[in-house]
Amino acid sequence: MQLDLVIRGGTVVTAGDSVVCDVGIRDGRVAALADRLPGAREEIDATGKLVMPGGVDAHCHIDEPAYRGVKVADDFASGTIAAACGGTTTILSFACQAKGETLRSVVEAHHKKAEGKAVIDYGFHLIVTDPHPGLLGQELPALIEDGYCSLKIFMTYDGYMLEDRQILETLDAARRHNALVMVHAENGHCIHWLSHGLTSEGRHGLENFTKAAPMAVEREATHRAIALAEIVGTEILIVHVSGREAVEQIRWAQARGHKVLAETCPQYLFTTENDIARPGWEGAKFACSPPPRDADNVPVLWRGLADGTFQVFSSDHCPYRADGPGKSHPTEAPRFDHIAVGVPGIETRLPLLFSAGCGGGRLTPQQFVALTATNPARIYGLYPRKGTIAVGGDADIAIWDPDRDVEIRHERLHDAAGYTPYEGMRVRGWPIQTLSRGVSLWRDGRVTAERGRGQFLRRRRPA
Ligand code: DUC
Ligand code: ZN
Ligand code: ZN
Repeated sequence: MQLDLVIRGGTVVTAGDSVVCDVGIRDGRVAALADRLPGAREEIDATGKLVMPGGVDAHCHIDEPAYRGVKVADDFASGTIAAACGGTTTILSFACQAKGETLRSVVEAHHKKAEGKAVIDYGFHLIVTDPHPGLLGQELPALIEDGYCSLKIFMTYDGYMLEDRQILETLDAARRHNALVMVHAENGHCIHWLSHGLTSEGRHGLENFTKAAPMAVEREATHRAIALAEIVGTEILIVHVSGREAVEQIRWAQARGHKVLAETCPQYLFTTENDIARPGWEGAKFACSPPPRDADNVPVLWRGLADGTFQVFSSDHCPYRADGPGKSHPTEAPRFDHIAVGVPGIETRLPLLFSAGCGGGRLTPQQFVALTATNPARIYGLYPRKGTIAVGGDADIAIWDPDRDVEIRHERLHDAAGYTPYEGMRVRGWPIQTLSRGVSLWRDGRVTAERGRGQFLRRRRPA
């Protein structure tokens, strides 16, 4: 049978290998990998280029309800277009339960938001804020069965934070039904107490943002989450790990054989606490939670990416508009305890890691693919349909020019945040074409994606 498309002569990089070959695509799937494939209806010359699995961004916030009155800027159109332009072909975003809401109603609302808009395939993690017996006993198992096999819980934030007993019960329900719990590990009581101390002394400036959430707050919660998971006997994934002391806890647990997975994100490699302390509202553009640490922490995270302590590198794209509430105000000065917490990064995630990681000799191209596509696909129940280039899998492919020199400027990006924390940074390597199920979405600087073509992904974790 004739192929629909052949990507010819590129270096195909997977988590295991790097080989020059042709990739044949039929009906949206990879149909053949060979030294030399016969002609197809359409051909792409990838000589001198890298042909990599489209990225799987397992942590991004798209069209979520407002938090502290501020909504993220991206809907499923702008968010997924930006993802595709940065080489990502699958996203997992969050369906977040407000107290009193059923998880099912939240999931249905998120489906409506994505339908007609998403240009790449997507799935939803569940955010559980109210783990009452009915939710854990009936609703959650039914949703896991329906393909939502991961949930996030918070150890901080009013309205989100779970107490230890609730965490134990949630972990146990997840264990029984083979779902993975992602943990936001910061001790909310400590943050409250520290924030209160700072504000009662009139210290409101953004340089206090990190002082209210120091490393010990994250280290303690990371250790506690690990201990609670150990007691329940289940696996957890610690999201958005910011620095050395949390890494030490994770390594400690992994060395003892506990099933602890971990994720870090671009903002912890490419920004520091000094950025949040920039004058005026400028610092708010870099504020995320946990906060980036000092520069000494950055090599520790790189080492963790290279040595397997981290399995996943996600964007934690959380795009509040630079000129909107929480990131700016025409007259008032920013307060560290009132700003919007989160930074955009869905389009720059892969080029930043590729350039500094592979270009900087810190990661092999195989490790890059593993961290950004294959491992998240495996961990979140998408593999082998997503996350690799293999016969039978979806033809989700990013063709990279490894030598393209790009100065990151928000005017070239496609999200709706109106800024990037990485403005002015130079990277070497950028995806020049992105294909989702064999359909080109982004080529030579032009978006050709049809809105609404993205499909919901029912996920199931391997037993
Ligand atoms: N946690 C996230 O995962 N994203 C943004 C803010 C936060 O606290
Ligand atoms: Zn979080
Ligand atoms: Zn997040």
